[in-house]
Amino acid sequence: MVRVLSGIQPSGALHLGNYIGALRQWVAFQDEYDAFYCIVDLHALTLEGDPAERRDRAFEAACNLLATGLDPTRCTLFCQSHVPEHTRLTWLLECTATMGELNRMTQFKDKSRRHEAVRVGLFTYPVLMAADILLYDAGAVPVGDDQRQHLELTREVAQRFNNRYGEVFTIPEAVIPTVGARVMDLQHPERKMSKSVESPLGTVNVLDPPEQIEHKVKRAVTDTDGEMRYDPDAKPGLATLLDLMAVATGRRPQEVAQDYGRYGDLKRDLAAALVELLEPIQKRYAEFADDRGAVERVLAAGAEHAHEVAQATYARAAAAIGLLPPA
Ligand code: ATP
Ligand code: LTN
Repeated sequence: MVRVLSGIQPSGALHLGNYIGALRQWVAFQDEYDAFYCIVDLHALTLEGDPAERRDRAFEAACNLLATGLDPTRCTLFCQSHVPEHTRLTWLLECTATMGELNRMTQFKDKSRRHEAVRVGLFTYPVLMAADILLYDAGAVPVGDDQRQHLELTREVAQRFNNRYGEVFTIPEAVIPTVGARVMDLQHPERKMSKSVESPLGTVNVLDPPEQIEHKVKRAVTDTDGEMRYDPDAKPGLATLLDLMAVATGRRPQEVAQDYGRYGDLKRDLAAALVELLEPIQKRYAEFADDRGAVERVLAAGAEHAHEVAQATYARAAAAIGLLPPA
């Protein structure tokens, strides 16, 4: 069975972009693949945060993932920091990746522009991500479109390592959905919906109550020509709404556009469709959040299983690169 691995940062509330771009695929892949899903709390350290809040966020992320349909009997769900091989392999890979390669990463350029005193970890972030993936011999990595470049880097680093030191790593493929791979901010349709950018009205969170979802969709930025057609370049705001409606109803955005004349009608139906889509997740979230012990046991069992796999890969990589094995 092919392995999949993917990760999500516990850096803020889960939003529709995460759900549509990534998590729906994670849920679907549980049956087709040997699936490993990781709450990447070490990646979240690359930006400033309050320690107590970080702990809460990681727990909430686990509740969220279980609520969206991850089933610990069909996948391995764990916290990155609970498996020490992630940072150990990162070092080996950092000593093979180059400054030039990391300098080209658009997410780094983007995030470093938005923050003062940029941390070294933000720069080396993609190498930690490569370690996440390579440790598990993942053949497939379900992610949103924004992670395409990081996946390409992972492949290059793995290929180079294999060529230089022998066949250690499986070369992974990105699996990116055809609709909804890049859900845009409802207020700033030129940028992706994001956890780490403050945009209270532009980001629909999976746990938003119905009134808030309705409010945010109603206030979504469109355009003034009032012409209903799917054109992401010329009409990015409208395209986002059509994309979301397409995902919620299992159709193509162009078809959705044909069903509507007025933006207001589309917004009304979209809000209702999103409320319906998210309601069952919200119900289950509350149940998991109330049973902290059960969620912690899921993470502990997940880390134990992940650790077994990761240990073996790390030992292979360390031996290949020429570290003296411990006696
Ligand atoms: P940040 O903005 O802080 O980088 P994020 O919101 O991008 O966080 P991540 O934890 O980095 O969230 O990403 C989890 C998954 O969600 C990744 O596979 C990513 O590609 C996907 N994803 C994130 N934002 C979007 C989006 N707007 N549209 C589609 N997929 C997305
Ligand atoms: N960088 C990703 C999160 C991430 C990830 C991974 C995704 C960390 N490690 C491994 C897939 C596989 C992001 O920002 N969305």
